[in-house]
Amino acid sequence: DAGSKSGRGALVILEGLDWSGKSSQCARLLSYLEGQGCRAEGWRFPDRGTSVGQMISAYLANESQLDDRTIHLLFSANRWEKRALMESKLLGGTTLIVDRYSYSGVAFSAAKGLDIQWCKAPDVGLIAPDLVIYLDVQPEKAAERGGYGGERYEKIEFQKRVADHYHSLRDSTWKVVDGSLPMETVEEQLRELATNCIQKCQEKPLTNLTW
Ligand code: 2DT
Ligand code: MG
Repeated sequence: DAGSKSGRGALVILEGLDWSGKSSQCARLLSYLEGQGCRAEGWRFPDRGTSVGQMISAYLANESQLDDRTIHLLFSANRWEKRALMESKLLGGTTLIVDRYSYSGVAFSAAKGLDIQWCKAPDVGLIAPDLVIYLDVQPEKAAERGGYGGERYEKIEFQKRVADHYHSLRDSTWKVVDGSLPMETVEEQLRELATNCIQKCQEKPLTNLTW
C-alpha cells in the first residue's frame, strides 16, 4: 500500500536516451501506482506547455535556432518555473513520476561540448530526486524504434555521447534498468523500485540538488 500513510510523496525520475521507452514506462508505472491507491502524477521535462516550454519545443523541432548556452538555460528555467508546484505536491503527499530532469539537461548539453560544471550550476537548488531510474538501451537499438529521428538530437553519434555523459552522472540515487528486456519485465522492475522508494521516503525531508 505504497503512499497510503500521511508522509510526503516521492520524486521519481526516469532518464534515458531518446526512444529508450521512458514515456511508455512512466505511463504504465503511473497507472499501477494509482491502482494501488497511491496519490501520484506524471510530469515531464521539457514541459512544453509554458511560454519557456514553447521556445524549447520550437528549438527541438528545428523551427528556431538558439545559442547552445541559451537553450541550456531555458531548459533549466523550465524546471525552475515548476519548482514551487513540485515542492507543494510532494509535501502534500503526491508522488511525482517525472520523464527527464536535470540529468538530461547536463548530459545533452555536455554532449555538445559545454563544460560539465557550467551545465550543472543553474540546476543547483532544484529539488533532489529520491530515485533516478536509468533505462539503459543501446543507441543503435533505440534508433530502430518507430518515430526515431524526428527531433533535433535524435542522431546515433550524438546519442552515444549523451550516453557517456549520463554514465558519468550516476550516483547513489540511480538504479540502472536494462531497457532492452521485454516491456513487462522492465515494468515489473520499475514497480518494485518505485514502491520501495515511496515507502522509504515518507518520513525523509526534501533536499535540494547539489550534484
Ligand atoms: P523529450 O523527447 O523527452 O520531450 O525531450 N533535453 C531535455 C535537453 O537537452 N535538456 C533538458 O534539460 C531536457 C529536460 C532531451 C526532448 C529532448 O530535449 C532534450 C531530448
Ligand atoms: Mg524525444
